[in-house]
Amino acid sequence: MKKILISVAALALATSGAFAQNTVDFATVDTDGNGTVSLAEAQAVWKDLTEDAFKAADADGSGELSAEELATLPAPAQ
Ligand SMILES: [Ca+2]
Ligand SMILES: [Ca+2]
Repeated sequence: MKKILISVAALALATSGAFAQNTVDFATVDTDGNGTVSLAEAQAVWKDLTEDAFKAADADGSGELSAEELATLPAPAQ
């Protein structure tokens, strides 16, 4: 059992390093709970997120990020 846990942890580390994709929970970022993430909401998690990077992630140009769009952002700096 312990061996399996170690393997899973190693895999998680390898995956986050290789793809650097965020595992941020959408509901955590969508603080007003309206179903989309505004620039201000995103910047609460991605402190160094620029408006340009936000717009680049906003694939449909709606001005807010859906869960799918949010998932394209890199992992936030700790
Ligand atoms: Ca929101
Ligand atoms: Ca959008």
